[in-house]
Amino acid sequence: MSRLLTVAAAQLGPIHRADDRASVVRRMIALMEQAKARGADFIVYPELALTTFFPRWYCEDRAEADQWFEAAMPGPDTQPLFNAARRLGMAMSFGYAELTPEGRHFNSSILVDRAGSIVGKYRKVHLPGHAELDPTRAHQHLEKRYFEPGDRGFPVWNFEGGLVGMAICNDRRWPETYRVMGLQGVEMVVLGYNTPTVNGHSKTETLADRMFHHRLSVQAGAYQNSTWVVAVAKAGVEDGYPLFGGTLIVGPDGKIVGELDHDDDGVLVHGCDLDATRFGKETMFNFAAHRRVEHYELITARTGVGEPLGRAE
Ligand code: CDT
Repeated sequence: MSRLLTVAAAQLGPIHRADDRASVVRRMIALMEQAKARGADFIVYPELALTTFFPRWYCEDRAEADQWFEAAMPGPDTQPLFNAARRLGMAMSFGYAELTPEGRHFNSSILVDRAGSIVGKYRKVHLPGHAELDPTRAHQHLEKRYFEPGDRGFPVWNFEGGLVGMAICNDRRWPETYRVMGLQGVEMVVLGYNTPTVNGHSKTETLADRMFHHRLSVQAGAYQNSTWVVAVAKAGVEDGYPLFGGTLIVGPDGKIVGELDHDDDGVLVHGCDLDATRFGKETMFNFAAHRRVEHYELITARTGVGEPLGRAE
């Protein structure tokens, strides 16, 4: 008998700076109801799902950005989402800006079970962008100003009958993200993203190029670790700044099984057989049989590029 986890990738269209949390939560609940009607057990929302993608806005006084952070989860604005999940018997994952009791700031996501309990939290490791105002860019991307790098690694949880891990946006471009979870036997990686349609550094990179790199990264991570990957966009034009859509679900063979073709609120539902991950894990990517860790030392010893190791024979 297969282990089926029916997942809904719940893409959100634009959230403007003036939109309040309560209105976003209402949109998220509407998507959850659609997902339930289509048979989903688990709904996945994007990175920083509750607010506009605020790292595009420069606050000279960093504390001003705290308006976009959640000091409690659930809090007064998000409690209705948790209530809806419990009422519908739906597990969920979503991203938000986390302000800890100690005053630390993280770009986080959580796993919430069908009873509404938070069973896992991930904090984004690979923070892109910069910390200071950069007038040379087409738009600001100040994640390094507003967040600390995650301090919890890439854990995998027993969740909904499978092994589930989380990543956030830029993490999807790094093979280490998936491999650390692959080494825990991950069967489904869920991740949300806010990706600008335009590369702030390049005038020549097209939207098609950017979509290619998005799909390439997610498909490679799925295939090389024989896992499902559910990648969910916040999309559309937020206060004049476009984010691409491309919400998709990829199977453990690296093939896309479904993809949204618009930039609005919408759900993509797929029944994921978690046992379909076994084939790759037991053959091509049987890590225990084939990995050669004695040759991988540089991966954790070096961050940037260093001297080549080749020697004359
Ligand atoms: N949110 C996020 O991580 N976005 C990045 C774009 C960064 S461009 C400085 C991404 O990898 O999609």
